[in-house]
Amino acid sequence: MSEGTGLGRFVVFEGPEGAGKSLQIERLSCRLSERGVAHVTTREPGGTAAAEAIREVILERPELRLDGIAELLLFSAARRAHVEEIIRPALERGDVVLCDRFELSTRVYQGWARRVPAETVGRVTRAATGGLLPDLYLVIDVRVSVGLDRQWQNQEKTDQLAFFAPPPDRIESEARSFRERVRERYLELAATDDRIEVVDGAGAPDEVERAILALLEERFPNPFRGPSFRR
Ligand code: Z5A
Repeated sequence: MSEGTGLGRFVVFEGPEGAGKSLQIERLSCRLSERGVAHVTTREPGGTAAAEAIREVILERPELRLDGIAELLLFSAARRAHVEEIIRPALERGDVVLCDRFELSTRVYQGWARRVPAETVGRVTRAATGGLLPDLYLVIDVRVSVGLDRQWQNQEKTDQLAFFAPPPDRIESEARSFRERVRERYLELAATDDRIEVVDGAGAPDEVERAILALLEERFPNPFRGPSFRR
């Protein structure tokens, strides 16, 4: 990776499960690498050793009883480590940061779907982030059934590689109505906040990628505008 842009753009991909966030982050990262733009790709919960350990507790131990407030505190503890060790230093270097989920997920999953009061979510989140917010949230929107199908297909691929399929994690095993609430909330929040853009994730990966690139080029000509961003 070569020179930073000096702009330190912080772009977060959000959306329901199976929307295509990881795939699109990977593709955007390739585009940035082709142009020699210094960047970091990371995810929440995760990104540091402490945050990955917390991830395991929250997501991979569905037998543990955690209510919405306990989830909020755990996701926030992971976020604190992530912001301090990875995100803020990268932005200070002038790198672009591409992150899979951030505090918008907390507002949607714990605040809305788990019904933790917004004021509590806001206070705990500010303590964890020190007020850091992304320049842009890109919500990849798909119908719940599409997200579920994609997760299924992913699972089938994993089954062919591994003998055991991993069991669904705590949140993946939630009821469909929970997932519907999640999707609706993303769309509601996007309608009231200029930092949140919605991209239709229903099309083929190339189509979704083109929509994302067009949006980024328009919002942030530097470093997202340039010939290698168009096919
Ligand atoms: N959570 C929370 O509650 N509170 C918080 O504060 C935070 C998180 C930060 C993290 O899960 C969970 O934590 C999440 C919210 C909660 N809930 N759940 N479940 P995760 O990190 O394990 O998983 P995820 O974020 O939900 O990601 P995902 O299910 O892996 O989905 P994705 O990254 O959006 O999709 P993908 O992996 O890129 O694509 C899925 C499959 O579809 C894959 O096979 C792709 O090749 C395929 N795909 C992708 N795009 C397309 C298109 N366009 N067409 C066809 N196929 C496609």
